[in-house]
This record gives sequence, C-alpha cells and structure tokens, in this order.
Amino acid sequence: MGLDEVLLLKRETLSIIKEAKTRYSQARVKEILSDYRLAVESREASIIGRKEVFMGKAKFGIFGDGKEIAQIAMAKVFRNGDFRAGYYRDQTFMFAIGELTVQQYFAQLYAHTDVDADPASAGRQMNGHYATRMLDENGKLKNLTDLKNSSGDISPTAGQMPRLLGLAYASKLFRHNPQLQSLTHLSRNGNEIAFGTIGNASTSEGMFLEAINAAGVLQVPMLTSIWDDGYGISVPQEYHTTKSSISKALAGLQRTETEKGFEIMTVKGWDYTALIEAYEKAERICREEHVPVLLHVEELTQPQGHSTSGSHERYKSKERLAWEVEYDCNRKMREWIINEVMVLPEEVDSIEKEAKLSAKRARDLAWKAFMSDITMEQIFVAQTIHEAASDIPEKGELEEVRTELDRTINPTRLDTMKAAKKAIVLLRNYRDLPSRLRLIEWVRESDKLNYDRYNSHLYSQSDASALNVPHVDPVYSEDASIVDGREVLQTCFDAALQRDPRVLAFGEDVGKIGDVNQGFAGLQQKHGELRVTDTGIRETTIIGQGIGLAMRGLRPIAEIQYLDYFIYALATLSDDLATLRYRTKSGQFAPLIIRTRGHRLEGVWHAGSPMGMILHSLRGIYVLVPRNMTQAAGFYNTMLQSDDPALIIECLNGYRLKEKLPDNIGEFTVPLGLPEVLRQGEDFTLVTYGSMCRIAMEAARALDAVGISCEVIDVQTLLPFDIHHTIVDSVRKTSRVAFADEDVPGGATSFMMQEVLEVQNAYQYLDSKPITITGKPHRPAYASDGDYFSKPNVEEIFEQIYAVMHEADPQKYPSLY
Ligand SMILES: Cc1ncc(C[n+]2csc(CCOP(=O)(O)OP(=O)(O)O)c2C)c(N)n1
Ligand SMILES: [Mg+2]
Repeated sequence: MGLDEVLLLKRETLSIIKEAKTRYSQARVKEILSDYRLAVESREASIIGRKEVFMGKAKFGIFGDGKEIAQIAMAKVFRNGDFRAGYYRDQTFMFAIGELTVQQYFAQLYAHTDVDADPASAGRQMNGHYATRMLDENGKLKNLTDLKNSSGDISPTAGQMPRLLGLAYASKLFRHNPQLQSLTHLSRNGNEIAFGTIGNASTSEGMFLEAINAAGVLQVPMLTSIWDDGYGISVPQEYHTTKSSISKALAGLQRTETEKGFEIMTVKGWDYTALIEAYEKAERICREEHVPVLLHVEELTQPQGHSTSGSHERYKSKERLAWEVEYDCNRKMREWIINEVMVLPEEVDSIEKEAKLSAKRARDLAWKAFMSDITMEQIFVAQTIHEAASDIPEKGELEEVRTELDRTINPTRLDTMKAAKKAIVLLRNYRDLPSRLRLIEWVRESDKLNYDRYNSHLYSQSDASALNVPHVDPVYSEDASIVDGREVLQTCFDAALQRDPRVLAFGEDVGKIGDVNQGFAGLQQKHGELRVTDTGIRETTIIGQGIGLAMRGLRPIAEIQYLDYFIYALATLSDDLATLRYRTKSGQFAPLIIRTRGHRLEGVWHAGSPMGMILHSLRGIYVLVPRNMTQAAGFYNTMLQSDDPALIIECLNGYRLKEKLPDNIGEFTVPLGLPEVLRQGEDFTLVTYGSMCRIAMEAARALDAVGISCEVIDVQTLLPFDIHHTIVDSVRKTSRVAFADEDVPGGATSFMMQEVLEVQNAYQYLDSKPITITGKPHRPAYASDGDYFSKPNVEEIFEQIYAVMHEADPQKYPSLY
C-alpha cells in the first residue's frame, strides 16, 4: 500500500469514528462503558462464585450469568418507591440499582449471619435470594418512597407472582383511594411500579398464570420480565410452553383499542439498545396508565449452566452450546461497543480487567469478614481444650479433638461447637476444672448467639408484636342487644374500616353481597368498592394480593371462602407469608390477616378442619381458632394493632347463633395464647377449641350426670399455644386429660398433647393414659348423619372419657356395654 493509500484509509477511518462519536455523546459513552463494566463485574462474580462452591467454601451456587444486560436496562427505569418481586437470577439488577454490593453477594454465598454483611437474609437463604431492608431497627416501616425496594425472594418457582400482584395492586389503591393520599411515606399517588422477574420455564406454574390473569383484570402497574434462556434446568422450552413462547401463548391478553388487557412486548436479551428502549416504553405504559406489561426477554443464555449441581453439557447440543457462546449478552455488548460506539478494544480490555479485579477484591473482603468470628471462636475453643488436656491424665482423646478442629479446612461454627461438646463429655468428671467451666460458658453464650442467628424472628420481636397488644375486655351495657353472630363481626369490621383508612377486605363474594355469611353486609356500600372488594376465584393470589398490600403498609383482610379451599392458597401462605419475617431476619413483614371459616358443616368440601396440616405448614403465622364471633371480633381487633400475620378461622356453624353485642366492639381485644376455662371440673380435663367447644360442653354436662366432673378448656389460639402454661394446672388437679378436635387422628390433637405433656410437663401428674378424640381419618361425609359418624360427637366424647374413668375405677364406673 502506498503512502497516499494509507493516508486515505486513515482519513476514512477517522471520519467513521467521528461520525460514530457524534452519534453517542461523551456522557452516553461513559454510561455505556459503566454499564458494560457492571455486566463484566457481575459475570466475574458468577464465575468466582461457582469456583468458591467447588473449593468447598460455599454449599451451593446459582448465578445470574447470561442475563446481565437486560437487568441493567430494567434497572434504568426502576425508581425510588418501586418494588421488585423476582427470583435467583437477578444479581446484576440488584447491583445496578445499588441495593447489593458484590461483597454482600459473596457474603450470602458463604452464609454470613451478620445483617450488615448479608442484608437480604442474614445468612438464612442460599445465594441469589435478594431482599432490601424495609423495616428499621424498631421494626417500623421506613419511608418506602425514598427507597428502591425488593421484596424477599423465595425458591419455589413462580412463588413470587402472587406477592407481585399485591405489590402492584397497592399502587392502584394509593392512586384511587383519596383516604390514603396522606400516607406519603408509603406511596406517591400510586406512581410505583411492581417489577416482576421469572424464568421462562416457571411461567408454566399455575401461580404465574393466575397472577397474570388477575393483573389484567385489576389493571395494575405490574411489569413482568420473563428471562427466557430456553431451558428450565435440563428441560428445553418445547416441554414447557405452548408454541414454545410465552408471549405467543399469552397473546390473547394483549389490550386493544376497545378492550383492556396487557401490553405484551418481546425483545432480544443481548440487544442493549433495544432493551433500553423496551424498558422505557414499558415503564411509561405501566407507571402512567397503570396497564400491566409483559416483557418477554428472549435469547438469553446460561454460560455456566443452571447451577453448581450438574453441568449443562449433559443436555445441551453442541450447536446450542456454540450458539450460547456467540449470543452471550456480554460478548454481544462488547462487540457493539467496539463496532458501533467505536471504543478501542484496548480500552474495553482495561475496563474488563479492572471489573474482574474488583469482583475478586470483593470476594476476598467477604471471605475475610465471614471467617473472622469463626476463626476467633475456633482458636479460643482449641486453646481451651489444649489447656484442659494439659491438666488431666487422659489427655490423648482431648488432644485428638483439638487436632481435628485445628486441621479442619474452612471451619464452620458447627465444627467448633462439636469439638467443644466432645471435650465437655470427656471432661465430665473434672467438675471444677477452669478450662471445663470456660468451655461450658462458651457453649451457653454461643447457644444464645446461635439462637439469634438461626432461630429468631419467626414472629415479630418488636413492640407491636401481637403478644404485646394491650388486653381490653368487652363491655356490655345492661340492655346489650342479642344479635346473630355474623352481626357481631359486621359491626366489628365496620368499626375497623371507619377507624383506619389502611384497612381493607377482599375475597370471593366479599364485596357486593358482603361475603357468603354476611360478615361484610352493607359495608361496600358504606365504605366503597376499594375498601370492601370482590375478587376472582383465585385463592393463592388472593393471599399474594394481601401479602403485597401488607408489605406496602396497608392492613388487608384477605378472605378465603372456606377452610377446605385454603389448600389452594397453602403454598403461598407457607412458602411466602410464613417465612417472610424469618427469611429476612425482620428486614420485611406482611401483617396480613387471613379470614376464613371452617370446621363443622356439611360434606367432604364444606366441613374440613385440617388443623394439623395448617399448624405444621404455617409456623410464622399465628393461628387463631375462636369458638364464637365475639372471640373472633376480639382477635381481629388485636391483630389489626399488631405487626404479625394471622389466620383467623371462624366457625361455619356460628353465624346464626345468638351472641351479646359488646358496646366497645371496635376496641376490645382478645389476647393470644391465653386459654379460657369454660367449665370447672375435678376429675377430667378436656382440651379443645372452635366449634368443638359447644359439643365438649354438652358432653361435660352429660358426664356430670354420671358423677364425672369435667373441666373444659378452650385453647383459643393454636399458635401461640398457652403461653403461660396454664393447662398443666388443670391436669395437676384432675390427673386425667383428653384433647379433642375435628381433625384427623394424630393431627392438631397430637400437637396439643405434645405441648401439654412434654412442654408443660403434665405427664408427671397423669393417673390414666392421655387420649385424643378426633375425626375419622377421611374427610367428613355429607348431611347430619355423615357429620355425626365422621366427626367427634357428644356421645363419643362421653364414652371415650367414661372409658378412661372406668379403667381407673371399674366399680364406680361400670362398663357401658
Ligand atoms: C415449585 C418448584 N418446583 C421445582 C423447583 C426446582 N427448580 C429450580 S429452578 C428450576 C427451573 C426454572 O427454570 P426457569 O424458570 O426457566 O428459570 P431459569 O433457572 O432457567 O432462569 C426448577 C425446576 C423449584 N425451585 N420450585
Ligand atoms: Mg429458563
């Protein structure tokens, strides 16, 4: 090439560069490079994270690689006051909104139990589960409109969707209910978007489809991004989705000129500029118009496969793997930066180098911080054991324990605890040895710390805990009216709606007709459609709606029509609501009240009392089982003052029974965990709750007639259970006990028995075997006879208790048959 030709080429190149430079301002180029730097750092964090797991420094890893650029684009339209409900791939988004540092990301991978180190879960959740801290140290909601909020992730696929619906629905209420406008720490005129993220395969879940349909019906600002990488673990798209495309499958939701619906959009996950445009458009529609948007982000990849368990080479073809390399979003962005933005490759290289170094530094800092306490404890215990060994003749075994501890690579707390406990066993005969006493003190101190680290905050520990709500007795004037039970509730709900604009109720048939049993009769007309509202038939998202609203500072009462249909909502209750406070170590709460009705009525699906199932799946939610509507009203009043969630199960057969209406219907409270003795007795203690109370009382009267004095105790709340351990006092007196309910054998009666005999030590006062009186192991049959022969009845209770008395004193109580 001659000199002239070289000069010509150079001039041409320069002019292209010049043209490109004018296309992107300096500020824009800076932003692009900063975005790219973040994408590279996030990718590096994924790569290092995987290595940390393989080196044994963490148990398991799941990473957001292959989804970086789309998340950076999404973060650009995520404003203060907005909410995210997403899943484990969202690390880049969390970095981009400034709510996660790379160091915190690694701290979670290691399970660092310090809240500052891992603000999302304080080491309680596996990596990739993000959450911001919405509560202050006193357990009060912060000013959420000043914050970028991420609701706490859960692992079950699509489990975030019901909650997402509620987070979005809150914006609608804040915008349209003028009574809420003064709550400026919670919302600015409902301008907040709820951003959802979900994997392509998880859109097959019922929860996704239920939530999407409900969002279209409700017209809420819900912007759902689907990260489509073509797989759900090893299973390719054609197994998951009709037409292999969720945007195609859901096309009928698209709004038109005349019909409301969704805005459905698709975009390639490696196309930086298209992504930014898509999110800008989606944001506008969602924020301004309150129209839900579904953004299908296609052609994403999984550079390292699904997670650290297993490699994707096992199930992806060579062609697919090659395509994933070529269409890697970070690689595509690099090419675009060099080819279109005209940044020199060397400059891009140096950005990459610096970003990677930064991720490594963050890893080092996180590991050092994580290990510092653990190492100190390890050294202390090892030294103390060594000292003990030098003081006693049989030092060999102790030294073995110490050397084993010393040699542990990447020691954890349990290694040190195990060593200390082994040493304490070996030192059991050296009572006053100072090193033994120091080890014991260390174990006791560690137990306290570990309780806080691993077991605390299942329920609220704040001043507003349900257990701290002041007790106010109901007051009755002399001429107090006697009304149907349902009217007691209706008056209570009316007072609650009047008292607090944040209170609202919704569920199937709750709005127009005021629920199927008339507890809200007339209250929609009085308080408006936004306060007392009908919903579709969609139990799991009714609960999600409540969770999201409660997280955003409102006081929802979500109704599940019958206890039998509660099972549809159980996953959301158990996975999301029950774990929320625990999994964020009080970083978040959702003081949702779930109202339902159950126990005795008719037939297989209208009489259920699956209390064991509920008790065992809902720890973290209080479970209240009022025997009548006055007790129920008192529980509503208590819970509305507290920051805990609760399930209140009303008695299906109690709405038309007469009760006295308290004068202070809106103020009186029923405390949690205080059983009530309904009838004093000397010979036998019968412990029960709910609809069974009336049957138990009748049985007790029948027993009285044959000389058996039966004390009847209504536990009132199953969770918490008898917090002051009063039932044992009754057993001490009677020395005989039965636990009765309508659940299956071994259900909630066994729970009560364990509480009283084991926790309260009532076993030592027993003169006869303790018994449970329960329903049959099947669901109850229909009609009065079906009920009688499926559930415990007066005669059965009588006979079972009589049989115990007969065994104790056959002469006094001759056999009946
Ligand atoms: C309810 C439930 N079922 C199964 C799993 C196990 N699981 C975890 S991730 C996953 C695949 C999810 O695929 P996708 O939604 O496409 O998200 P991706 O991991 O591909 O981003 C499965 C089956 C789970 N976590 N939850
Ligand atoms: Mg996928």
